[in-house]
Amino acid sequence: MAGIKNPQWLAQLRQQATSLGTQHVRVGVTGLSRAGKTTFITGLINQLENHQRGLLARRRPFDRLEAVRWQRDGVEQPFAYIEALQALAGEPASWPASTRDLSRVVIDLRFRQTGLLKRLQQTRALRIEILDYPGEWLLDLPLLGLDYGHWCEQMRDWLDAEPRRSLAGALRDELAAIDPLAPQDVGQLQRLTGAWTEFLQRSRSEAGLSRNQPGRFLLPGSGIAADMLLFVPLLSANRHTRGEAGSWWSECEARFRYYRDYVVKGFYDEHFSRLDRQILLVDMLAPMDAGQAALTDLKAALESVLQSFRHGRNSLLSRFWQPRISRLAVCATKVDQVAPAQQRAVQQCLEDLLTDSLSEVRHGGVQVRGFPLAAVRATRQEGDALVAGLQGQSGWVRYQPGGIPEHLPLDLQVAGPELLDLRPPAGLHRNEPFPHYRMDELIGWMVEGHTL
Ligand SMILES: Nc1nc2c(ncn2[C@@H]2O[C@H](COP(=O)(O)OP(=O)(O)OP(=O)(O)O)[C@@H](O)[C@H]2O)c(=O)[nH]1
Ligand SMILES: [Mg+2]
Repeated sequence: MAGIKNPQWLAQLRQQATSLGTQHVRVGVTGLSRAGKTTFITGLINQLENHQRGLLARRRPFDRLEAVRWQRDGVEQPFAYIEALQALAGEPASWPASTRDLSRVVIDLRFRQTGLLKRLQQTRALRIEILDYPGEWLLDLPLLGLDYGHWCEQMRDWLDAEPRRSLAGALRDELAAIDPLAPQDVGQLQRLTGAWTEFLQRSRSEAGLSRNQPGRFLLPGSGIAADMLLFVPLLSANRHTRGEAGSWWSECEARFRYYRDYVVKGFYDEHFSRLDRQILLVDMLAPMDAGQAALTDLKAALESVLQSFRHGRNSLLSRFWQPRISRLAVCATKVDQVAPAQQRAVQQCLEDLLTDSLSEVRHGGVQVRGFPLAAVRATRQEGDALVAGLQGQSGWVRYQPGGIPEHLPLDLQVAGPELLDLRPPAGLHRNEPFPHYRMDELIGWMVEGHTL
């Protein structure tokens, strides 16, 4: 009878079904610097690890989720989950550190089977794979569609306009004065590269600008020889310039080409190829607070990131979005900084900012959904005010975040919200679900479409 109860063919079939039953979902978390990627990924692992107690428990198929394992062993450059938790759960609590290099997240989920399938296969598995990286690198993707002469022209245009013109100051004149065909001076190139890096830093910190290229000047990451990061835009060069070996042009052009074809392309292939789902995280509130120039730059930056899906060898639509990426989640992040009733308006402003790009993506057959998100909720509502703690201070403040327009005006002139430098809530622990806004909805969306 034992043979009938557990025949060999059934065992074999079970094994096959088990291996067939592991599905993979590669999630592209796309966001500029400080968009909230690392905090989001930390919150995602936390919500999954605590699925039995959080809002996820009430959501299908997570009501059948049996086990969750965040994988560290065997993962190359694993995501620093523990370090991020230590910061968030610390006394006093602080946010995870800004990301300096690429890291990988692998999370295995095991679901209980029900009904007829149960006899063949007791569980089904889903492996979620995500990359984390410094947001600065994303802004290099548009370089894939440019050659060095084009880039020089583009930088000249950008530096002609405020606020970059003032931020660059004398550096702009010096770069414009260089004859691209003259022999290159190594010492001057080193000094100029340093000055360009400082200019990018100031553009980011003083003016809240997003498009700071080359991104690796701000955060090189591992695996790039410093020598290859020595080039600057020659503002008097253009797409027709050609220089002899040893000239400013030929030295800068060769390094630019290496940067584009190995550094940027390598990251592009790793991040964007074989994605199933894409989550675009955008901090909309900080640029609304910083003003029109920051919003204009954010718009251009996000449009170029969405467009750079087209810069691969083949077109975006044939190579990446279809048939694999079938869904794009567009998320305004950190919306806990405003009142719950204002959160949809923040999301609406983001979607207004990206109207053209999003309609193009939708036109390509991709389902787009918006989620106003807070991975870690740092505020609580009391009456019509918010209560939160400030970084570097003890105690609590009560504040009203100011108005958010229902729609973003076309000229991008907004009287932005009042933003404070909030610290994470006290008492976070790895084994309790973090307070959040809509993480459960987003996680549900992420696994939807898989047979679990
Ligand atoms: N209130 C609130 N603030 C958040 C939240 N997520 C992130 N922040 C804030 O945004 C900052 C940046 O978040 P990160 O998660 O480091 O952003 P990132 O996209 O990983 O940034 P880079 O690593 O620099 O590219 C944090 O230091 C916090 O100040 C959130 O859910 N709520
Ligand atoms: Mg990060």
